[in-house]
Formats: sequence, C-alpha cells, structure tokens
Amino acid sequence: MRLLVTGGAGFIGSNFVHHVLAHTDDHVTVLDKLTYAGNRASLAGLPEDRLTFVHGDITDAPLVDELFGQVDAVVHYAAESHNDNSLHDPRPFLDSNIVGTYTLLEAARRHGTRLHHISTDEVYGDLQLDDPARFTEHTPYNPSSPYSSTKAGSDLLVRAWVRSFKVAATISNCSNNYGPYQHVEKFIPRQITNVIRGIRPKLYGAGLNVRDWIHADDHSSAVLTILEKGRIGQTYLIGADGEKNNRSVIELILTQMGQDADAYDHVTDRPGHDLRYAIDSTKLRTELGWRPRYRDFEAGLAATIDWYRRNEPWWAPAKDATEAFYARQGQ
Ligand code: NAD
Ligand code: TDX
Repeated sequence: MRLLVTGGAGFIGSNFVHHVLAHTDDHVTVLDKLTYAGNRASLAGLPEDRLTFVHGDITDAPLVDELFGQVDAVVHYAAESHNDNSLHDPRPFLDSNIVGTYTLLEAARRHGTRLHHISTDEVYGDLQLDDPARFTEHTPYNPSSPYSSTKAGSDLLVRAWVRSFKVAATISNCSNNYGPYQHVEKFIPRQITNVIRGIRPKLYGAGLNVRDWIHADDHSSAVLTILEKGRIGQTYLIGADGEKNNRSVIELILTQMGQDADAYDHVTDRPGHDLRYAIDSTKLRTELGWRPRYRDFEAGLAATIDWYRRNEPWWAPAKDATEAFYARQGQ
C-alpha cells in the first residue's frame, strides 16, 4: 500500500511512520509544513526507498490534489496541537485544523481516497474527578479551548463529508500520548528536559488535573488496525487505561531522575484548564481486537526519560525559546 501521512514530521506522526515502516511493506509519503513543531530529524535513519518527504502545507489544494493522486490511503495527523499556543494565538489553529482538513476532504472526494482522520479526546470537554464515567463514541462534543474546538470542527467536517459525499473516512479520538520525539512544549518532555537543564519542573495550579496516558507506539498500532479493519464512517476511541493526575506524574519524573519528589514549582494555571479526560476504548478492542502493548506507565516513562537524555541534540534547539514563551505567560 502507498500511504500519505500528513504531519509525519511531528510527534505522533513520526512515531506512526516508524511503526508502519517496521511492521508493514507499505511505502510512506510524508506531507509536512515543518512548523516549529515539525522536525525532519524525527525521520532520520528510516529506509530511503520506502519514505518520501514532501515539504508543504495541507491547505495548498493543488499540492494536496497531486499527492492524493499518487497514494492508496491517507492518514491525517497534521495540526496545530498545543492548547497553550491556541490560547495565545488561535488563528493558525483555524487555518491548519479546519481549512487544512477541509482541503484534504475535498481531495479525498475527488480521488475516492480512503482517509483516516486523527483526533483527540479533548473534543468531549472534561469530566469531574469523582465521575465514574469515561468518554465513549456517544459522548456529546463540548470542547473547551481554541485547539479542541478546531479539532471538534475538523471531526464534524469529516462526518459531513462521509454522509453527504460518501468519502471513505474513519475517525479516531485518542487520549494524551507520551514517548520519543515529543516537542519540549508538552508536559512530560518539558519536565524531563527541565530537570536535565537544572530548571525546576512547572506544575499548573494544584496539579489535580487527570490525563489518560498512552504510549505513542500504542496509538500507532491502533491507527494501523483501524486503517486495515475499521468500518467506513465509524469513530473509534483510543486509550490504554492510563489515568494519572499531573502532580503524580511530575513526582514520578523527579524520583526517576534522582531528585526529591517535591522539587517542583506551582505556576499560573491554564485558563479554562480541563479537569479530567478518560477514554473507554471497548469498541476498538471488541470490534477490531486491538490491545495496547505498553501497559506499565512507569517503565514507559523511564524509557522516555532515557530517550531525552540520549537525544539532547534533537530537543535542545527548541528548549530556550519554549521556556521564554512560558516565562512570558507566568508559567
Ligand atoms: P505536533 O505538533 O507534534 O505535530 C504536528 C505536525 O503537523 C508537525 O510536524 C507540523 O509541522 C505539522 N503541521 C502543522 N500544520 C501543518 C500544515 N498546515 N500543513 C502541513 N503540516 C502541518 O502534534 P502531535 O502531538 O504529534 O499531534 C498530531 C495529531 O494527533 C494532531 O492532529 C493532534 O490533534 C492529534 N492528537 C494528539 C495527541 C497528543 O497527546 N499529542 C492526542 C490525541 C490526538
Ligand atoms: O508545564 C506544564 N505544566 C503542566 O502542569 C505543561 C506544559 C502542562 N501542564 C499540564 C496541563 C495538562 O493538564 O499537564 C497536562 C498535559 O498538558 P499538555 O502536555 O499541554 O497536554 P494537553 O493539554 O492535555 O493536550 C494533549 O493531549 C491531547 C496534547 O497536547 C493535545 O494535542 C491532545 O489533543
């Protein structure tokens, strides 16, 4: 199969490209704008005869049209992905997440191309800490931030193009990912690289907010499963039963890195900060037989810390500018 992967130089997209090249015979073309979040080095060392890199924008309709004519299926990761950036400057989120997804849908319609759209559990808003409920495919949309509202909008466009134009699309909504190649702006890599640099980790507010962690490689295996076996028009939630509050994660990072568990600072909370996300992935597991492989969060986190220790040249160029941005927000 010839696959087009949008956003394949970003965190989860690059993990997917590594996964596909290791587990299938597929050829992958990556389309990526190389924003501040994209990094060609995340694709270094992969077999050149099975990987083509195209530097471009998913809102560029002629380029997208040309690439759709060359592939059998498209997996769409490209997006502006960081909540804090969306609170500071929402505009790029509308362009890439809404107009970008629209541009891909129109190309899928013209070419009859199979499309898998990558989305997030944040489209469902948040849950209370003491609520036994978890998100399912039937939870109503209720996004909180400019980021999550543009992702919700992109999901709804996909559903409309399936229904009105018979586009052969599926959607997945996944919980928080961790693993190698994640930008240092995000929670776990920020704290790991802070400790490496001798900066105290930064916890927003009291840190009771819960995220449902999944290793990026488990996200990749789930997406490949949906691409191969998913029913057209369906949405699948992806999660690995990894609920943890932020305070416990920061304490785990500190102790795994040989520091005192309380050697962190409380900083200004995120406006509109979602309290808790939790995924029920029963549909994906029972219908398509998917299972996560990384079931031990502490072991996965230790391996991730080790990756950031060994790959400072990959993250160092982005670190100072990221911390300068946070310092301006009091975070
Ligand atoms: P990321 O910010 O690390 O990577 C995004 C990639 O998309 C970058 O390489 C960037 O250059 C590229 N890109 C952005 N705008 C583009 C455009 N207009 N044209 C072409 N390329 C463009 O993001 P990520 O964390 O890897 O997230 C990838 C996808 O997964 C997003 O759709 C996100 O909503 C979704 N998702 C992320 C998580 C998470 O925990 N990070 C969880 C669930 C879903
Ligand atoms: O320095 C920090 N301190 C802190 O306490 C940062 C950067 C974050 N946090 C908190 C905010 C969140 O409760 O940690 C939690 C995780 O923050 P992020 O890494 O920014 O992730 P989140 O906002 O939960 O969104 C992520 O998961 C869903 C991805 O960035 C999204 O792309 C995805 O859709």
